[in-house]
Amino acid sequence: MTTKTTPSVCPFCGTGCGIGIRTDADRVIGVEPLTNHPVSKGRLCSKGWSSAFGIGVEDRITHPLIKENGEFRRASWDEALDHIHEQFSYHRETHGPQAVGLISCARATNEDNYAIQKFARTVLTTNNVDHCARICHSPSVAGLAQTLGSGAMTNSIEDVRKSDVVVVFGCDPTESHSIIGSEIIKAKERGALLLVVDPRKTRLAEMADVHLQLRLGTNVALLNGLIKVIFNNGWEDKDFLNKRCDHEDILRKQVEEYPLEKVSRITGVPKDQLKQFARLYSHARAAFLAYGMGVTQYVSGTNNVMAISNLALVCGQIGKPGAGINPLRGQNNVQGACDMGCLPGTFPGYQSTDDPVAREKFSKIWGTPVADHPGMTSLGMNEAAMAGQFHAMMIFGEDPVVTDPDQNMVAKALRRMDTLVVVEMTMTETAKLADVVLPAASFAEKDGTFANCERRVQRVRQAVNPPGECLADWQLMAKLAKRFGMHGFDWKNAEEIFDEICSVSSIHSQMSYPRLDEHNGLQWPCDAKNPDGSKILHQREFPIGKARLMPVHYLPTAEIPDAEYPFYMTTIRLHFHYGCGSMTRKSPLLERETPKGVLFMNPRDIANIRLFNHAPVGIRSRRGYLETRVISTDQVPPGLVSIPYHFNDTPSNQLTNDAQDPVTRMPELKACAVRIEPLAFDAEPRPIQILRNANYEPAVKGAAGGEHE
Ligand SMILES: Nc1nc2c(c(=O)[nH]1)N[C@H]1C(S)=C(S)[C@@H](COP(=O)(O)OP(=O)(O)OC[C@H]3O[C@@H](n4cnc5c(=O)[nH]c(N)nc54)[C@H](O)[C@@H]3O)O[C@H]1N2
Ligand SMILES: Nc1nc2c(c(=O)[nH]1)N[C@H]1C(S)=C(S)[C@@H](COP(=O)(O)OP(=O)(O)OC[C@H]3O[C@@H](n4cnc5c(=O)[nH]c(N)nc54)[C@H](O)[C@@H]3O)O[C@H]1N2
Ligand code: SF4
Ligand SMILES: [Mo]
Repeated sequence: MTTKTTPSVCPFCGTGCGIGIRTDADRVIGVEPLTNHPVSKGRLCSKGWSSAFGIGVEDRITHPLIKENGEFRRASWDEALDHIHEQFSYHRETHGPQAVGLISCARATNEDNYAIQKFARTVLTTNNVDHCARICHSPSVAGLAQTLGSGAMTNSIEDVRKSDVVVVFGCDPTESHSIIGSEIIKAKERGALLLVVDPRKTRLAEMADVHLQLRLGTNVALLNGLIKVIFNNGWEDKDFLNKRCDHEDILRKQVEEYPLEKVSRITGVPKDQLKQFARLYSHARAAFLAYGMGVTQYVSGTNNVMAISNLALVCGQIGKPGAGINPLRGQNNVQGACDMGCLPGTFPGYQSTDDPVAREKFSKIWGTPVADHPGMTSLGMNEAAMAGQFHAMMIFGEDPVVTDPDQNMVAKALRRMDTLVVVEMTMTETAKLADVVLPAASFAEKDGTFANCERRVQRVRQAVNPPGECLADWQLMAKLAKRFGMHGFDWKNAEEIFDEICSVSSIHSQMSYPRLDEHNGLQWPCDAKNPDGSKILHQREFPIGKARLMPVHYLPTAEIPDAEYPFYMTTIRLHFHYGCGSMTRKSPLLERETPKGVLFMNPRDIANIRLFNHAPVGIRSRRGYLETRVISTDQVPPGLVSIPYHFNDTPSNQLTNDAQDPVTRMPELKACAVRIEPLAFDAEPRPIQILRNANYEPAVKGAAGGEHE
């Protein structure tokens, strides 16, 4: 045997655990945890342990495919790239650079993402470049940039160990960031207080000292109420407010509109629990606040984030060991894709595309004029396609047909485009709609870097050769740029791209591959002032000088249950599956745990509408219909059902609402109204692929409502 182990990083969540990829000759045979890794310290969750399955070569796309008469046929790289070059040139010339765009990949490396946005801005001269952060933490990037001047986690994961109060606000770390989840459980065992704010009784909520089980979408009311209690009792950090924050009076005045009585009525949380939470949080020596999708995925997403920021600032719980505001970034490299500028409004290192000085800087460095129009977001490009104003899109490793809201609408918009290119490892639902599919190399088949949620840039190393004709995303961008006659993509290897990144982005300026090796990854900002990186942000000052307190008002969710659609539905993650499921569902171990989509429902609702545990049901919203089985659980209160979003045969995004946050255009993935339609007791729920052909008619008609509180 010629086995070896190549150190790398887990390709799933933003925790960024260290893995060793075990290979035999040119084949991945498994992974093992890295014992001396600064984050994971020898641990992995079940997804990490299963990552070799996720990139298994058996059902990979291994050569370019072109669709002809509705069927894919094999094509050579030259033929596929010539075709893309011709199509994108035609649409760009005919309709202008606003009519073409790219979606980058938060699962791919920084080097890939840098190349993708550089291609958009220099070759296509468009700022139409976006990625899944749009529907994830874009409200954190926008909200915290306004209040603190930076949208990333303020602390390091190890800070959980330094806090005496841990707040878990609208996130479910034992399922979604499992190694961080286990750190939180350890902190609790060592005596830290655990405060959870979640409409569902999550695993951490079960063990919490205080669980505020608020009604869906009422975060702003709750947070304003807590801040009012803190001011009324004089529990605020006066010194911190004086020295480091602006606009205290405006906030004080505004939270007056949120007396406990009213807040309790809106949120459904008893008054004494609100008071208790306010007292414990404000009196903490160091409170580590983590938050997630229960905060951002709302039409009020940016306001939710600013309200969280207000609470932490009022209590001075930021800028010191163990205390801070920590958006748990989701994808393995979503932090990096944002850092690289795969957002319509920012160049690498968060320099604004609206700023003429930044535009000139990048035009000079890249040796060609960059795009000068504001770009569109991912959903914006879809809407423009529906209006006949957007014609060609290239999607790198995202599966919007499963993961974007309102599936039927997304599929319609993608079909409406004249040219759709998807760069993927497997034939996803989105890839099936493409005109051209290009084969992507996995993380184990290329070099590069990922940035985890604590801003730690870490190296990913090639352990095996890519199967068939797969290429790293940056390599195919380089080949395509050449066809457009563009220079500046002639990198010999990933390291050359990384060096270019460090030369244009000041937060990366002191990084290099050897330095990343030496330090086990470096956390940005890593610049002349902080050559060894930054574990904690904002210790002495904020990038904007003083932090800004931003008064925000409570707004209800866009859709509210009514007589026709009487249940609130929220979408969640399961520990054993990831995203669209295209990687985790290849693992027999993970599939054995959860092989199918399910709907979680309170036993009281199940009894009320005469269902039983595992009963087959239809679920209908104003946008779509699907079938699955119910699971009886008190994790959800009466009136609320929850559904995971990982299953392409039971896609929760058939039902979700694409009503959007006006600031970031984040859709309201966490709340919509549905009705439950019981099926015949012995009916088998039909997958969406079959339902679609049957025009969404339920097996047995009939609607059932239920009590909701
Ligand atoms: N196993 C697994 N892990 C993953 C992923 C995966 O697909 N599978 N995806 C990764 C990605 S991309 C991301 S972004 C992260 C996301 O990680 P999380 O943020 O943990 O994701 P969710 O489970 O979607 O939602 C979090 C919680 O928000 C709660 N919630 C809903 N509405 C409200 C509300 O109004 N207020 C409050 N306070 N809470 C509310 C829900 O009940 C849920 O418990 O996970 C990452 N990790
Ligand atoms: N209802 C509902 N919908 C949601 C959410 C929710 O909570 N509820 N959460 C949203 C969130 S937070 C997110 S982040 C999105 C995630 O949505 P997506 O980004 O669409 O989901 P992933 O499953 O991560 O899809 C990534 C794809 O990238 C491919 N891939 C992996 N590595 C590479 C690579 O190196 N190169 C290329 N080209 N491809 C690669 C994989 O094969 C996979 O198919 O889903 C969103 N959708
Ligand atoms: S916690 Fe996240 S990074 Fe760590 S092993 Fe699990 S999926 Fe991978
Ligand atoms: Mo995400």
